[in-house]
Amino acid sequence: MKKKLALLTMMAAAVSMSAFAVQADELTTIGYAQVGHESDWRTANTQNYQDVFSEENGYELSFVDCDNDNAAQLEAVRTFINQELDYIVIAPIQSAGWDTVLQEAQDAGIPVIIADREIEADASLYDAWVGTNTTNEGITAGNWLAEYLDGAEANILVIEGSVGASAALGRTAGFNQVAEEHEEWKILDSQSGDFTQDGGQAVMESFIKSYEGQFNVVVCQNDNEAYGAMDAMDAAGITYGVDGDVILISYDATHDGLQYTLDGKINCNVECNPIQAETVKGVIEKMAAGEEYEETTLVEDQAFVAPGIESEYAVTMTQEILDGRAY
Ligand code: GZL
Ligand code: ZN
Repeated sequence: MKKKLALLTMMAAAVSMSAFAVQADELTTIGYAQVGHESDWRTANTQNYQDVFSEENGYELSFVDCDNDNAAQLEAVRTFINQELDYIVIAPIQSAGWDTVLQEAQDAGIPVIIADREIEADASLYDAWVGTNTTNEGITAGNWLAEYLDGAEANILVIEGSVGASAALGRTAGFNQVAEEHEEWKILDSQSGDFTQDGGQAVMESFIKSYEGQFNVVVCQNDNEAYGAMDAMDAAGITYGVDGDVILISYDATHDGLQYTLDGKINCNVECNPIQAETVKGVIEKMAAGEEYEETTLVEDQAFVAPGIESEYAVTMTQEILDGRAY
């Protein structure tokens, strides 16, 4: 009896090894159409996908940096469809214009996960969404400002993110929703800096020309725009931050953005967490196993304020917090 059992055990091991061998060269193919490389946030998000969807984890990642070009992103998705990849992940540059290509992916039987930002397509046209609620981020920034001003007047300049991007639309809508509750606030101007440092600097320089001496709050819809705005204000001798004339609010809470917050140069930094690939992988693994999966997963955000500021909407920055950050 013993000998037979041993033989059976060896055979079972041989089968499982060959299955593993087959499985190993059958990597799950993922297409990721990424917004671009416009910001530190984007760089962290891209690195996270490359770390998670690695060969040793059983994936072959086709990554396309669409360079903030909407047409290039649609083309990248169509290429993924033609290559018959197993899954397609899209971080949409624009919220609008997705119905046709999503229908093509669906007709090809390829599951699509929308990640990071949102799109204005019917939810039946894609399979899952993993991202952040940027309207809530805007509301958090507004609520913190109201708490910090405590009834004082605000003349506000806003440097928006990329035109048509849900992250910009959401942050603008959320902040404006709070601003409407404060008749002592005035939004003097709001223009797109395209989520880049150059864009932030150019818009801030034009704002200074038009509004110097009239504004006391600058809202930048990501850290890279804030760095540009800081350069422009430095050049004009305008002070900002906890000891300055201008309250500076930023979004993303990337490492350098939080360093500036810790240094008191940025008063409030509202996080938008780019570490999302593990969550996307979890959804894909459930899809692959034919299991129930979450159709929408919200990636949690928080907010940070400079030392010396206490807030019910944000955490006061410390060196420990900065040292403990994943990105
Ligand atoms: C937000 C993300 C935005 C970041 C910017 O979810 O899409 O795009 O806030 C990035 O830094 O460019
Ligand atoms: Zn008020």
